[in-house]
Amino acid sequence: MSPYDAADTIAAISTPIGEAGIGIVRLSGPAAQTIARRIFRPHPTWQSHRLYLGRVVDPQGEIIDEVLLSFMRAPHTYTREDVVEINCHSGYGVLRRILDLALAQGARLARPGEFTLRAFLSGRLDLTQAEAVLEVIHSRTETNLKVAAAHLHGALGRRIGQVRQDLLDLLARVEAALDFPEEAGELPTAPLRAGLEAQAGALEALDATYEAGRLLKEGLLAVIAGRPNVGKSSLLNRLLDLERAIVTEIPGTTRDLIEESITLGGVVVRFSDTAGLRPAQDRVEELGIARTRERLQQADLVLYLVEAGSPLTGEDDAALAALAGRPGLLVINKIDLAPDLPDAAFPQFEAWPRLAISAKTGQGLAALKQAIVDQALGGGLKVQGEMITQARHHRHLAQGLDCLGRARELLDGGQEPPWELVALELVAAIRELGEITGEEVGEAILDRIFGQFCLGK
Ligand SMILES: Nc1nc2c(ncn2[C@@H]2O[C@H](COP(=O)(O)OP(=O)(O)OP(=O)(O)O)[C@@H](O)[C@H]2O)c(=O)[nH]1
Ligand SMILES: [Mg+2]
Repeated sequence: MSPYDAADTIAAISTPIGEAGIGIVRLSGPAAQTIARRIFRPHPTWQSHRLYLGRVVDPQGEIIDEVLLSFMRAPHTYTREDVVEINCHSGYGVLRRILDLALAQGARLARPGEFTLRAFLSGRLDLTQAEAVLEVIHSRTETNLKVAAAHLHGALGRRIGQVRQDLLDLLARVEAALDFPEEAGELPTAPLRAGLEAQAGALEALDATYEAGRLLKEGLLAVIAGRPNVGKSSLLNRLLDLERAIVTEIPGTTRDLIEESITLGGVVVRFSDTAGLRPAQDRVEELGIARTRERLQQADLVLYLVEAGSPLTGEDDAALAALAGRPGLLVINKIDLAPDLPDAAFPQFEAWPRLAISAKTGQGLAALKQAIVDQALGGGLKVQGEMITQARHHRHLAQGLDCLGRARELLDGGQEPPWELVALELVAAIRELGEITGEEVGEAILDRIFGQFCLGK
């Protein structure tokens, strides 16, 4: 039996497990109505897309819960199959009993993401939309949700589908010339070349949104580093508006990574407060500093803290040399004590914007937050409906672009281009785009994508 056998009727608890006002058990498949009728009283004639008040009862007639049941007849449902949703009280005992009754009456427990998988397999959603379901669920900011919602609406799938269709048209012309050289006549290279360029341009423009899209989806890791006692933990606390990390006047207070997230400019920023950089004085500190260095390697943005009034040391120089070429901000803290650093002290930091703050008084914090957003997103986040947020999409776009690049090289090569090879590159590019939208995608990939979903979605 294929794992995607739609003859099964599947059931799952679709709401989080916990005590709450309402929980939902969902059924989808050909027997959804039959199964629901066996466990629900009374028995009206069910009309599609109506809600029914009644009780779930077990085979002995014992009442399990008073519920609202909705029945939605195929094909106008999430899965395009018959769907029943039972809204009951949300306690694990109740939800579990109702699910067990449905299973006992012939439903099979749904795998994670199987409802959405069915929506995809039935053609109701393309793969970008199915992936967007997860994006919507995981959205933590308004901006993130905006893009995810546009993807769920099909904006990205349509854009990629359009390019794919145009490439299919180009391919048809090449193949006609290959198959029927007499009728098709000589293939004009120039318009083909122009067509390829236009499609490659469209894909490049899409792929260029990935950097911002990835940050939007995954958030940004900003690592606060610097020598001991410069005020790293104070800055973290100030940013969070919470006494999260221990602050003392003793250098070497923070030994481990302390991480918390906030939203800045529509992006979730994860701040990592770290152990101060200096020659370690004991084993614990040594391990802490090793973690600092490791986290610095992963940072999307470094906030390097120094103290106003005191010049940079060899420790700072070494740390900053190791971070050369990385995105970062030089943050001069404690300006309530001294005006700034002596300018001569940091000729090597020109690449990084320099900001003066006081973690103690809050001075300069708004500008710092703005600088973090600007620096990370290159002047702010340009949000659009067709934005690449998934590594998977980025990978297939890049591979598709490689194929189109090779096809263009073949066209430029000599007198008569090797048309068979051009066609092969086109086919490969079309396949890459089909992997994104799901027209050409293997079971293993589907398993991986839908395996990330929660049960009941
Ligand atoms: N006046 C003043 N004092 C500050 C400021 N920021 C931090 N301090 C003080 O500096 C000392 C060290 O602050 P921390 O935040 O613990 O410094 P840290 O960089 O986390 O230090 P380690 O964890 O040891 O690496 C504390 O006494 C703070 O109160 C500031 O902006 N102005
Ligand atoms: Mg600290």
